[in-house]
Amino acid sequence: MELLIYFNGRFVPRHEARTSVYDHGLLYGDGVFEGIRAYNGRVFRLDEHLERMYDSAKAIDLQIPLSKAEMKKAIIETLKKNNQKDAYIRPIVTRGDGDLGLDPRKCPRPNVFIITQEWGAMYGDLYEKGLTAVTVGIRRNAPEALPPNIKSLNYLNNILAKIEANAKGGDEAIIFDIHGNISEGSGDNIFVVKNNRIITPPTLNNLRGITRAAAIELARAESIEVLETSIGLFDIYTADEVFVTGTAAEIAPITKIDGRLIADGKPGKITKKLMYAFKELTKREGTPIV
Ligand code: PXG
Repeated sequence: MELLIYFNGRFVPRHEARTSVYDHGLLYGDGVFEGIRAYNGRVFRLDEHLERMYDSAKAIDLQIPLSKAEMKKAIIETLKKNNQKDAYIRPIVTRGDGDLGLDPRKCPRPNVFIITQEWGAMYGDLYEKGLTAVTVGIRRNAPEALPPNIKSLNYLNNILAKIEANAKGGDEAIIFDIHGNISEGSGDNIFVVKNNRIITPPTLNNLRGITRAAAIELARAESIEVLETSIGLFDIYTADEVFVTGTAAEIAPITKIDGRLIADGKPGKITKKLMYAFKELTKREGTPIV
């Protein structure tokens, strides 16, 4: 059976799920989205993801035509229609169909789409071996230009970082902000471990990741100290461990940066502990798909 997509309140087969060329989501990246995971019949931290999506919408002055409760119901319904228990969930709200002018007032009705699809481990055997990361020249959007906490449809900044990482042979990009502080990866938050303490940049120059928050909680529950403070190039090169967190990436070790091995070049013990704890957390928590 063909995948069904939630399309403005209807369920349509994926090949019929098409928006207008006048959709400002397409014309200008004007809209917001989320990336959510379901594990074994439960949606992980659904309320937190919805909270972030509605906050992103608020920040761009976009009125989502569904209440949070209705959106939640629509997501669960889409998973049920497709008979999915383990899935990646992508709700998208665009400014809607307008005309070629960029004024959002030209768009009377936002479009709401929900794509759910089967999804396995994003990095395959790299969870065992560790990822290779490269620092990139492109800077993270300055908060004064486009706050990185808005999860908008305009991902060109991240895509430019990814293109650069691909060209340099890295599995992931490490992006600096305009001041030379580390911000995050192209689609994940970054952490270093030094002397048994975890450090991650504050969320002024990166997305307030749901997995980031979970990793911090899990670390503190294991009595590992977590500090949110700015870090630079030196801190990542000389770290005992480096890992990234994201809904797609989950918790993934980085063992090489710009050709330098991180410590002995193997995933570190705190990273492995958190990877295990995160897996357990996704098994026990979540909104049931019923
Ligand atoms: N930073 C950025 C820029 C992101 O896009 C994260 C951090 C992690 O946030 P969560 O809440 O997921 O822990 C993201 C995650 C991908 C992909 O293909 C990732 C994201 C969005 C779209 C695609 O890896 N967002």
